[in-house]
Amino acid sequence: MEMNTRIILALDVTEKEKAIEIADEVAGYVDAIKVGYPLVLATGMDIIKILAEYAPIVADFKVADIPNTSRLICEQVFKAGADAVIVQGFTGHDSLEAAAKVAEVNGKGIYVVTEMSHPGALDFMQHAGERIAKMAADVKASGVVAPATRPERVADIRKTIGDELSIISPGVGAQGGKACDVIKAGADWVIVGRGIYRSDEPRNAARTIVEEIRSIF
Ligand code: NUP
Repeated sequence: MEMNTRIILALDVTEKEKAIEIADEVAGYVDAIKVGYPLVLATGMDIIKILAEYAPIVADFKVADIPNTSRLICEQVFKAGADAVIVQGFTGHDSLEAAAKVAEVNGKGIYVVTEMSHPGALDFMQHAGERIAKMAADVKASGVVAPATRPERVADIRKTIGDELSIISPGVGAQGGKACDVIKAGADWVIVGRGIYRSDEPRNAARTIVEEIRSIF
């Protein structure tokens, strides 16, 4: 993924036309489009190839299965035209290795969720965040997903993984996180959904975040 705007759009709309309209509007203002279950379940996997015309696609399927099933899922996701897939890390090293291997063979990437951005992540996930991050580094993932709602945790995770891996960070806007804070803490990209796609002017919303981020460099 080329680093230009440092924004990944989370396109969690459920209408095909709306998805294409927003992708077209924000193209150039985002470095990638994250497609997840809401859009794919509503419109089908073909949406990935359609949206890939506008930006690289990160498929947020939070893959969390036994190694063989994770492998099969990742193969299908790459075949559908995604450039990277998000996988859970809590399944352990064998599942993660299986996903990483499929990515390598296909010349694609995986991003491993360390600790999620919502409050409930404190119940279980946070305790394992650093260990998952280390495991992501061990399997040579492209990067990790870490919470913009907790920039201090992004800083911890950055310390754990060093500079080899990227950090992509959801939770900016609707969940209360601030783009500048989490980029300063060590994230490479922010993932923004509602803050952009629910705006009356998605392009302006994206542009404002781009400018905010550029002002700190
Ligand atoms: O920890 C995570 N938090 C999170 O919000 C991991 C994620 N993948 N996400 C996703 O990022 C979430 O499913 C949604 O697609 C996006 C954030 O959207 P929004 O809160 O900006 O609307």
